[in-house]
Amino acid sequence: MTADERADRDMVIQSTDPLNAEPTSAALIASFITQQDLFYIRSHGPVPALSADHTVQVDGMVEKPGSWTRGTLERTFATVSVLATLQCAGNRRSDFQQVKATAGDPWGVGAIGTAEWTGVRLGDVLGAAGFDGQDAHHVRFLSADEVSVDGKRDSYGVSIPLAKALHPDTLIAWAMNGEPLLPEHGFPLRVVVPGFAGVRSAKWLTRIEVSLTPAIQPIQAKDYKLFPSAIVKEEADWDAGLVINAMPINAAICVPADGAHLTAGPVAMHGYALAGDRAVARVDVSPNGGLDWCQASLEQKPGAPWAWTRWSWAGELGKGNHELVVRAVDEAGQTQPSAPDDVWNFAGYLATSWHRVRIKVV
Ligand SMILES: Nc1nc2c(c(=O)[nH]1)N[C@H]1C(S)=C(S)[C@@H](COP(=O)(O)O)O[C@H]1N2
Ligand SMILES: [Mo]
Repeated sequence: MTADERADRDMVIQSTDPLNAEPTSAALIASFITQQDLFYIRSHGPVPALSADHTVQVDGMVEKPGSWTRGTLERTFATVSVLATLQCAGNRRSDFQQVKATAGDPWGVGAIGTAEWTGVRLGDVLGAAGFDGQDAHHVRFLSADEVSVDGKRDSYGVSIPLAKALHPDTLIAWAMNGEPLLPEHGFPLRVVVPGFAGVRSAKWLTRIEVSLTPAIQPIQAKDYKLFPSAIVKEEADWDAGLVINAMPINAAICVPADGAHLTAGPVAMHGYALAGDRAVARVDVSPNGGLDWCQASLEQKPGAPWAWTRWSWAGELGKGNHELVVRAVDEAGQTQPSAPDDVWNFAGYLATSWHRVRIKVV
């Protein structure tokens, strides 16, 4: 689908080459499951044209290296489906950019989506390769696309810790919501790492390598690392950055949109919240910039710990300007920072401060 067609379909294009796009916040929150052609697209380079029988090599610290296609995976291993939200570490970056410029696309609240992913367990495939769990610490993924980081071209390569790779919900997937992956979402095979930043869910998978050490490509070694606010990019010691894997608690208002003009009377708010591998326990909504708080009602799918929570709240607002705010609380009582300044970082990752929208009731 072309960028123009996406824009016609409620998508906001961040860039066309590479294609980066997010659904409008109203379209995003209209359903619990995000349809594939509305799902945000985050690619670092051109979409590779792969055939349905593209092979994935499994090697490294395994006894029996081998290669698999979607067809041989499907015939050999149990097919499983996992409902999981995928979120870019740069989601909500535009909030940071109101504090101070950062690198990266100015994502709104839409670099996130929820799908039912179908494929096989990565752990089953590693087991068939004779992986005995000894010594190795990381599983590396190599993809078919070439990407450029700070002007240098290299293959897309990332890795995850071994324990996460062996988690039964970590998949090599070929379908989203029962449909084959579209080219832009990783056709024919991609990794899905529930609860981790989207960057670890390698699309256009080509090689899986069990290793002592993380992937060496710049996407793993430099990008997607978190630094304190005082650090500037030019002075960053890349090895000292925190590797962004598990995603922190976050929440966003999707409806009404920032800057909306509403008519006086009942006002409905809708949005999402998520807390990595913890459950969202409560969502607080403030109709007046954080002075007073009300509890939103929550929609959660039973048995789907990796899926987001949708929340909604309805109230009355008088004429004038209002600042609506949301924050989530997880089952450990943890919540979000109040202001973006608290967590600003030069690359603009993990924008988790209370989400605020300014509206006018006329
Ligand atoms: N091969 C490859 N895999 C990739 C990427 C990429 O550019 N190339 N982008 C990553 C990032 S940063 C995110 S957030 C997710 C986005 O997946 P989607 O485009 O299907 O939503 O894919 C990840 N996997
Ligand atoms: Mo991302």
